[in-house]
Amino acid sequence: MRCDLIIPALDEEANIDPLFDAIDTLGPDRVRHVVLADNDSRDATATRAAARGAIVVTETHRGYGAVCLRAMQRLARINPPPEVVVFLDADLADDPSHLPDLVTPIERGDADLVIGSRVRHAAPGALSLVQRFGNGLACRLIALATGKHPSDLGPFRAVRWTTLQRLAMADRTWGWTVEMQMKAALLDIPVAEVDVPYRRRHAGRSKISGTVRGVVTAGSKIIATIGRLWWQRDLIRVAAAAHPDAAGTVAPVAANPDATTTLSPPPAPPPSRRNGPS
Ligand SMILES: Nc1nc2c(ncn2[C@@H]2O[C@H](COP(=O)(O)OP(=O)(O)OP(=O)(O)O)[C@@H](O)[C@H]2O)c(=O)[nH]1
Ligand SMILES: [Mg+2]
Repeated sequence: MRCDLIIPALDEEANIDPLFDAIDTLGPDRVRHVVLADNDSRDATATRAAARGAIVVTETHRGYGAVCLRAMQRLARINPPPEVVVFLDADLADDPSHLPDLVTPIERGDADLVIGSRVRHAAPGALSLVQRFGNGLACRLIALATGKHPSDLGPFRAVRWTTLQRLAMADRTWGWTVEMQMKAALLDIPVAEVDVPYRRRHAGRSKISGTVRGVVTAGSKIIATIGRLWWQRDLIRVAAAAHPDAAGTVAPVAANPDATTTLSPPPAPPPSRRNGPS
């Protein structure tokens, strides 16, 4: 399957060339479009990415989720539509050469969402103690709320395009990754985890885990998002059942049974809503 990449970036000028060098090694049979989702970077992030052939979308409202939504709007205008979208940070902490590992469970029909889990193969110092604690806490809360057992909220992830649309993503900041996983769990969407390596950022300044403000803001947003989505779980299920792709959910098989649970297709939507608008 050919993938479209969404790369949220803020002031990552020094990482763009090595990042695109790594993506280029995947070849055009694997990667169709790269969408660089820029938050009005003050440096040359956008121009460098454009020079490397990326589609650059700019969102002036600051926020990781806000730019991801903007990038999705851009992909939605492309014909033929995307098959699989891969999200990847711009700082080369994740290794793009592992993209095929994320996509394989989707190609096999084993999963619709595949999370690159960093916890087992992170390089020393790449995940701080606070990050590990926060991730672990968030994963335990997801397990309590949904009965599914993720090990990480890693940003490097692949998702079937139709699934992504059905998830009706809305978070505009740091709740983005957890929203995707919580909704997938609540909707019994088949999710797999694949271990991926994780390094310290290649160059540039940290915006989240390297600053106290970033950690507190992102951490509290993540926990609040888990609580809010659990509270809204019935609403989320009704809305997803009304989506035109609800009937197309693949048969669930967990690629990593330790990390994901066996899932069943969503309940049949009420007839009156089945063909309703998304
Ligand atoms: N568009 C956009 N991207 C952002 C924003 N903040 C961070 N990013 C990008 O999101 C990704 C993750 O941010 P990082 O600063 O690497 O956060 P982190 O991985 O917790 O911290 P590091 O330890 O520095 O890697 C990077 O690609 C950033 O450029 C933002 O407000 N808007
Ligand atoms: Mg990073």
